[in-house]
This record gives sequence, C-alpha cells and structure tokens, in this order.
Amino acid sequence: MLNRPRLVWLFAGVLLGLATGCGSPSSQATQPDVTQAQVRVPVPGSKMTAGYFTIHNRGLTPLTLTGASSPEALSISLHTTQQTEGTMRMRPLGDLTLAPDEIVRFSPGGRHMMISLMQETPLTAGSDMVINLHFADREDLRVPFRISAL
Ligand SMILES: [Cu+2]
Repeated sequence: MLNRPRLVWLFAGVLLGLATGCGSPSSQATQPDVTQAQVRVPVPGSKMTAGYFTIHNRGLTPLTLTGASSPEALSISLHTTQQTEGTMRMRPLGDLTLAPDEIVRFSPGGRHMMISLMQETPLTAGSDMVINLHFADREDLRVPFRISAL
C-alpha cells in the first residue's frame, strides 16, 4: 500500500526548508527554526536589555521552551506583556509549548526575553550575542542573536 500522505508531508517539509532559507542539513529537519533573533542595544550605562525572536516547531511532536541563558548574561527570563487597567505589565511567561508546526513570535510589546547582562560590555549594533534556548524535550539550541537598535 502506498503511504501517500506521508510522502506529501515529507515533500512539504523539504519545500518549507527551502522557503525559509534554512541552511541546516536535512538530517536536522526536526530542529526548531529560530529566525529574526535580535537583542536590543542596551541604553548606555544599563545592564538590562530585551531580546526577540520567532520560533517554529518543525517537529512532529510538541516542543516546550523552558528558558534561555547566555555566557554574556547573568540571567535571562522569558516574559509576556499584558495590559491591565491601561497599564502594560510584564509577567513571567513560564514554559511555552508549541504544537507541531506552530510558530510563536517574541516581539516588542509582547513576549520577550529580559536580559540581565554580565557587565556593561558594549553590545555593538551589528555584532552577535550567543543565547542558548532550553527545552524540556530536546537539547539546547545555540542561537546567534543580532545586536540591533530596535
Ligand atoms: Cu520583561
């Protein structure tokens, strides 16, 4: 019996990989796709900044993002932003589970990473900061975040 739906699914996955311009080898097809990874240039003198990215669960099972860390940061927290009585408030996001093929965006005014930097290292626009994303169900993902004047 021909297993046509599975063939179509695999083919779609290949097309998706091409469309997103992902250079990873096809053996890594289930690796989460992280794009638009950016860290805001900190205000001069500040050790706090924010990071944003888009994550796509390309696997066939749920993916749970539990946190992030960096050799250049004392701590990184995942936050969400909620409007309460006209005020924007940040709250811890907690574990974030993505269904297969789900895409979640961290963007200014919404979900973000709160980054407490190790020291007042000048993070220059255009350079990269490595951030490791942690998951409940797979090994860490090492992502270069572009330092940007967002
Ligand atoms: Cu925050």
